[in-house]
Amino acid sequence: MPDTLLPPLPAGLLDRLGTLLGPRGLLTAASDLEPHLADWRALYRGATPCVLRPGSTEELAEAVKLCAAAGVAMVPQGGNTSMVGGAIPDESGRQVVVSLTRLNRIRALDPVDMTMTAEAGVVLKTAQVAAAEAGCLFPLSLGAEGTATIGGVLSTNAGGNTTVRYGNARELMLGLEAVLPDGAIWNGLRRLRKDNTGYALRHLFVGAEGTLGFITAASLRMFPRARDTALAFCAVADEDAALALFRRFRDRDESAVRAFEYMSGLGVDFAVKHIEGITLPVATRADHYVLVDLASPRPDAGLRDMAEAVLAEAMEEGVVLDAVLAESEAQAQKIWRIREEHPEAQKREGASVKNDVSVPVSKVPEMIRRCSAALVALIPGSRPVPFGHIGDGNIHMNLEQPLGMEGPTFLARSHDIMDCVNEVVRDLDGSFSAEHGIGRLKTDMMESWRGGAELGAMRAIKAALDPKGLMNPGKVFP
Ligand code: FAD
Ligand code: 2HG
Ligand code: ZN
Repeated sequence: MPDTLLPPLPAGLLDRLGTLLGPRGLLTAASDLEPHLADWRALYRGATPCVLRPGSTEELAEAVKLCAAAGVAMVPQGGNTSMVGGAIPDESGRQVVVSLTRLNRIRALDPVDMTMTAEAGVVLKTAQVAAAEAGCLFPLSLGAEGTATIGGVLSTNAGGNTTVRYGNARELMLGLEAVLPDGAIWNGLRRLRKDNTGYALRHLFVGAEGTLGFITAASLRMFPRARDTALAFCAVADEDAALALFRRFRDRDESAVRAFEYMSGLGVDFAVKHIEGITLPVATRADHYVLVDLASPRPDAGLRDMAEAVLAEAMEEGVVLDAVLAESEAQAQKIWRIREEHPEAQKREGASVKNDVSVPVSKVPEMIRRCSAALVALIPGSRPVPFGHIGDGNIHMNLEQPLGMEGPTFLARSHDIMDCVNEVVRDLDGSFSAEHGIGRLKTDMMESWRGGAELGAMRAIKAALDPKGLMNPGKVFP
């Protein structure tokens, strides 16, 4: 039978899944499937015969057994905020989407152990609030935190704004529960700081982007909550000045630097232009800005005084051109919006191509300058909008279309644009994917960046855990 005439699912499977999961756990109506077919960037639009929404780990395990026995591919989906098309099915209409959003309980929270056990579908913001209500901090923070899930952030090893102080998702994870591709449940929900017992299986699932199985719950690290904070928005002289200011704050008190974010003048212009309520908080319109967020569990840390002193010195030396310190929590949040709304503002400005790259921190200024020049040479009139986590060496080296160019014409150059940035990044010993992962978008880059022994070992692990290749096919691997 030609491929196109094959039924989407083997006979009887849908009925068996329906009996197992009930009407809340099996969606088949077109309107219910719709939100699961494309993500925030809408780079791809897939098709699926159904979305499974199991209500427990055990239900998921049984559903996976049914799909595995029938040879049906499964696509794990959390908040569907992937920036690389990681959580959506392909166009064949034969991959089943498995949404983890009903696994949304916080199972335990222990302020003595400083751990939280959260199910995969718990929204990141909900986890943060739960920690705060227990007098603690769960520090992972990113623009999509109102939608992204614990399973998603672990599966992508998300970074975000506080990696510079607390590490990425991997570093916040102590243990995992997972459903393996054959439906077996692995309970590795240990909450131990020390546990050297063979291979650290839990780390395999972090950053695997759903290609090795389903994360169903995680033990997460918490921290003491902040009792003193200070937040500055600064216009700085150039990219080197941004890095120099980071070093000054870090050298003064590394543990206080909760976030240190770079923004270009154009990116801030877009935020002011497109997002309601955003205004430039300093008098000087500059080409480069940074946001410095300081926090300490000590109420007497004196962070505001420290920030004032560092900024005064930096101003005297011409590193900082202008700066403002937030006077209230409300003002701090308003300033944070300038940075957090960058993706949305860029979207509203027109078509753009994203480059989520990293280099050693010391090379960030050179990377931004070289990439910007190369991109403008590649597409005259195009507008580089670098921004992001300079303290981690992770800059979103994004490119906005030239004014007046048709969006599709510009997007047709996406791969040239990514290659152009990647060439510089490779030369600076960086990575073509810092925090968003590979998904579907970057599979073709894996061979040249991670080929040979590294990709060979990854394939061997994949084949060992998922011999039938049913977990999120078409993602990560070329
Ligand atoms: P999804 O998009 O649903 O899935 C992501 C991947 O994980 C897919 O491959 C999927 O198959 C897999 N997956 C999901 N859940 C599971 C599970 N339970 N078990 C196994 N596999 C699973 N990312 C950053 O790192 N830093 C940022 O600062 C940042 N900011 C963002 C801002 C905006 C406005 C947006 C839209 C996205 C941003 N992202 C950022 C990207 C995105 O939010 C992260 O990748 C996030 O971790 C995805 O979580 P999710 O629940 O939406 O996962
Ligand atoms: C961020 O840091 C996200 O805001 C999104 O990682 C980056 O839009 C982007 O390119
Ligand atoms: Zn980012």
